Amino acid sequence: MTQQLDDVSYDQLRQLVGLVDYDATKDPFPVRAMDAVVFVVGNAVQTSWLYQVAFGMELVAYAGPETGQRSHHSYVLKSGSARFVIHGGVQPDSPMLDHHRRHGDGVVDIALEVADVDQCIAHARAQGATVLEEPHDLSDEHGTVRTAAIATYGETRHTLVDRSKYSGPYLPGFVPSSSTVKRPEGAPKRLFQAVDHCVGNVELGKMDYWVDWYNRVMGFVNMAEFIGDDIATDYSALMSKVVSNGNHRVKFPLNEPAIAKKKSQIDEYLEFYEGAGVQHIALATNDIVSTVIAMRDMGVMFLDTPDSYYDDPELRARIGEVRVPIEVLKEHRILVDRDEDGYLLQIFTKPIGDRPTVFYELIERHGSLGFGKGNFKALFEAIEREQERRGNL
Ligand code: TYF
Ligand code: FE
Repeated sequence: MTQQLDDVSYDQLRQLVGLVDYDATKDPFPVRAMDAVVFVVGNAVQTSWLYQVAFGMELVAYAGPETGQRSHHSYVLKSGSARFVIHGGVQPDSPMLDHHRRHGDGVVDIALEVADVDQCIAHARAQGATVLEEPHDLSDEHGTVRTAAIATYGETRHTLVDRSKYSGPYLPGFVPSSSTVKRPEGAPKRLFQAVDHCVGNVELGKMDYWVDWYNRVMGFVNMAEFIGDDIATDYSALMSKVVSNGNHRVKFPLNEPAIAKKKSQIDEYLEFYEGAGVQHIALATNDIVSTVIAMRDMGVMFLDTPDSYYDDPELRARIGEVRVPIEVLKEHRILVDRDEDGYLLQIFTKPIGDRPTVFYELIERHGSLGFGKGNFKALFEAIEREQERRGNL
C-alpha cells in the first residue's frame, strides 16, 4: 500500500496520523482509508462556504436541483486526503430536514474506502451488523463505484465505498465544482491534510458494547489509550476506549458518560443530539501553529487554556524539547503531550453548530500514537467551563 492519496503520500500520512505496519491478508474487513465524513446541516450553502473560508477547504464537487437531485444540496470539500460532504434539505419534505430537526448539524456517515465491499458486508452480516444498503453499483461516464452501508451507533452509518474503478470527482450524480473563495495572501496551501480520528459519544453503559462491535464486525483492534473509572470520577466524567483498523489509518475513540461529581459533557451531548453520535473530528496538520493562526483569523473559536498549564514545571519537565518553543504554544493555547513513542500538539474548537454537540480538534503528531492523555485534565476543565457558561453543568 504505497499509493498516492490526493497528493498526500503514504509516508506523509504515516507521520500525520501515526500509521503502523500490519498484515492486511488476515484482516476480515480490510479498510484502506477514511472515504468521507458526511454531514447533514441546516444550511449546506453556508456550511460549505464556512469550510472553504475558515477551514481552507477546496470545493470539488456538487449535486443539487441543477443536476437533477431535487430534494437536497450536497457539497464535496477536500483538504489533502480529507473529504467532507455537506448535505442540506431544499424541498420541505427532504429527509435531510428530518435528520436536522432531530440532531441539529451533525455527522450522518463516516464513509470508509474498502477494497472489497461484498467481502466486508458478508463478514459484517455474519457478525450480526445491520445492513442498511446491500452492495450495489453506481455508474456514469467516469466508471463504477461499488457501495453498501451498515448501521453504527445512534443514527450514524458507515457507507463502504470501492472507488478503484471510478475517476469522477466524487460519486456518480455529482458534477465537478470549484471554490470561488480566494485564499488570503501568504496563507498556507491547506490547513490540514487528513482526518486523524472521529470520536463517537454513546449512551451510558454502551461503550464496551460498541468496542466489541467494532472488534467483531469490522476487525478493529483496541488501542492502548483509555480513560477508566479512576480518571472519570475525579474530573473527566467520561469513559473512553479507542478502536482502530489494522494500520491505524482509521481510529475511533468511543466515549460514554461516567457518574461523577458534575454532569458529564457526554450527557450534555446525548441530550442535545438526541442520542449517540459523532462528537469530534480530529484533523491532522503538519503545522498546527500556522493552522491555528489562519483559522483564528477567520473567526474559529478555540477552547482557552489557562497560563498555569504552561507555567507548570512538571509539564515542562515531562515535555522536554518540542518543535515549537513553549512560549509560542502558550500564545496560541496549543496543548502538548508526550508518551513513550513521541509527542503531539493539539487544540480543540468550541462546538461549531447551534447545539453543544460537534466540535473539532487539530492535531500535529511527532511519533506519538496517543490522543493526548496527559492533557485530559486541562482539556476537560476547559470543556466544563464552557458547559457551565451554557447553563448545562
Ligand atoms: O479523542 C480523544 O480521545 C482526545 C481526548 O470529550 C478527548 O481528543 C476525549 C474526550 C473528549 C474530548 C477529547
Ligand atoms: Fe481527539
